[in-house]
Amino acid sequence: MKKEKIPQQQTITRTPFPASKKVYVKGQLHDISVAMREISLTNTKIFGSEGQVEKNASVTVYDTSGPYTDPEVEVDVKKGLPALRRDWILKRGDVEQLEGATSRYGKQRLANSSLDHLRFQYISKPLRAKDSLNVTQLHYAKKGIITPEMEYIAIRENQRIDVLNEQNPTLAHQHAGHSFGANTPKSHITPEFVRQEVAAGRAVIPANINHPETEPMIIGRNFLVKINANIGNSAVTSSIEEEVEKAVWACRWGADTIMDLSTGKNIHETREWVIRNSPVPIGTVPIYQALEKVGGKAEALTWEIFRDTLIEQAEQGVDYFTIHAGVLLRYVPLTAKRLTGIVSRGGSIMAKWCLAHHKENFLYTHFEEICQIMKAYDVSFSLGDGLRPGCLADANDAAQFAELETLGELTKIAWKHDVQTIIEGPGHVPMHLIKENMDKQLKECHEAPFYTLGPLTTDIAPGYDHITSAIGAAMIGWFGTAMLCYVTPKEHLGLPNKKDVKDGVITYKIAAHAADLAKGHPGAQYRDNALSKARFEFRWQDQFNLSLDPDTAREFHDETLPAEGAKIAHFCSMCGPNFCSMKITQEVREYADQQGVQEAEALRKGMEEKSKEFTQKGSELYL
Ligand code: IRN
Ligand code: FE2
Repeated sequence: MKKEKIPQQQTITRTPFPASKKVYVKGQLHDISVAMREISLTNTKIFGSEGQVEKNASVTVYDTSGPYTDPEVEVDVKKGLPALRRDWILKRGDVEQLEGATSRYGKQRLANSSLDHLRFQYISKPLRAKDSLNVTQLHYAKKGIITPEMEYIAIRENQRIDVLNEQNPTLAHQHAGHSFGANTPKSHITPEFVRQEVAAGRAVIPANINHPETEPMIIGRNFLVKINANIGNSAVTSSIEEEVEKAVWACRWGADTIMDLSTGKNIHETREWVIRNSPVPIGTVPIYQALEKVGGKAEALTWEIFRDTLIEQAEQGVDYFTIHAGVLLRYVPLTAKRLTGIVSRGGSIMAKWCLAHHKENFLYTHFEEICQIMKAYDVSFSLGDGLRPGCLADANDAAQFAELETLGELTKIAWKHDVQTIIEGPGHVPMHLIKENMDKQLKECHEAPFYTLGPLTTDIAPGYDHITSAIGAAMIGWFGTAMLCYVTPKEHLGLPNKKDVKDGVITYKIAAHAADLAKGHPGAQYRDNALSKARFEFRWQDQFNLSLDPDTAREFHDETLPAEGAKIAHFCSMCGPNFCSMKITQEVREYADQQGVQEAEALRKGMEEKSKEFTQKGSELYL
């Protein structure tokens, strides 16, 4: 038995965010504690007063970083994260622990149990639904059951907006009149609303019963837009340790889910480490591992090998599977005249198999059996877009849309089995063709959540494809895409390193949040308002601490004004002390106070004086 490498504790980033602490909000229906991050702010000095201050309420934000940023929680990567959901799962009474060959999938279990020595101690025996029972969140939702997962999500999505509104009504969300979906909640999200959205198939909760470490989250267009970060070693680079740290790192900066796209050696061990240490759902593309098992020869793949791989990964705790079941034999010729052909890895594997055997895609022909497996563990489908366009010239073509129709057909079958389903989308699409993608997806796939890769809006900027794609991601997120798959600056060029992962995640956080704002998600603008107030009042530390990436904001500021005093200065090096518009506006207000004049009048007078000052100082500044 070979020894696998054990990740070293010190490689995992655990520093809490500045001025932040982890807070836990209690549930009302269930005994749950929902983790959030509370950012505390400094006071505002009231101008002209004798040291009087206005207190600024702390800001609570959605937190994907898991227990890593809570110094009170002991984390040992060798043991994995605390199994938050384990009791909830067991309490439902519909699962059993698997023992060797006794299970329904006897033979496969026997094969897979040879991997049990690679499992972590406390869940060394995987769970599965008891015979003929269905353990999916969709199944419970349809039965009218509000699970602890659903309540957790309701509390989490609100970011305690009710409490925040009470504390500072002027900063409450402003979204009256906006609407972004069929049943968009206007004030706050309730557990019952979560249940309804899941029951309708408009949202999914990826939550494999063998991944109890995950903090429940939801993917659906009537909730916050989510982002996924891909990690994974390839045959050429990176180690298990690096992959675990990359996952933790991606969650730290805001990844809502992680896809482990490992190929090459040690796929099973890498995934085990990643899952046991991941507070967010994990997705995979099982066909990649199946391909490794047949020595990389697509034509050697069989349904049986694929099925065993699915069970192996479901037992490990993968929360969602990308399955390219819509790549049909008759669609392959539709890609012949494309500029860049088939760019999806999974898509090209299946196309090759179909052509080699001149047979229909086995993922399509065995789809109901796949559903049977997925519902026994609550693995969600992410129906793969194997025929997505890989360049602008191929966007919205016959092959892409033919596959989308098939994904719609498969969604209905998955729902018949109460298996949760999301639909993957493009790719490379110019801005003017993006809307059509969203509209078509909603119609063809019966409002199942859309999960898109970008889309990249131009092909001419390798090295900057996090940006070319975030433009498309923001747009499609606004139109209704529920989850955005990040693209890093290394896209098309190489495997992302830690910096690329962070850059990709932050870039996608921006796209997702911009979409939340445009859609009017309750509470989305709260953080923007708090940051703007800090900026206007020259509370620099608060401005840094409220930002998506406090480290970079602080570092950029300090590059030119490193002195501590500059953190309270009423200017920065961008405009200098005399040209800061915010400072001038504040002075205008003070001036109005002193002179007892109306603000418009003060502005006129103030500007006159400023203009004099400007003329005098201008020449000095430009020397
Ligand atoms: C997301 C939307 N469309 C594709 N994706 C992601 O691309 C998917 O979730 C997975 O991470 C990766 C699969 O790539 P291939 O196998 O389709 O190239
Ligand atoms: Fe691409």
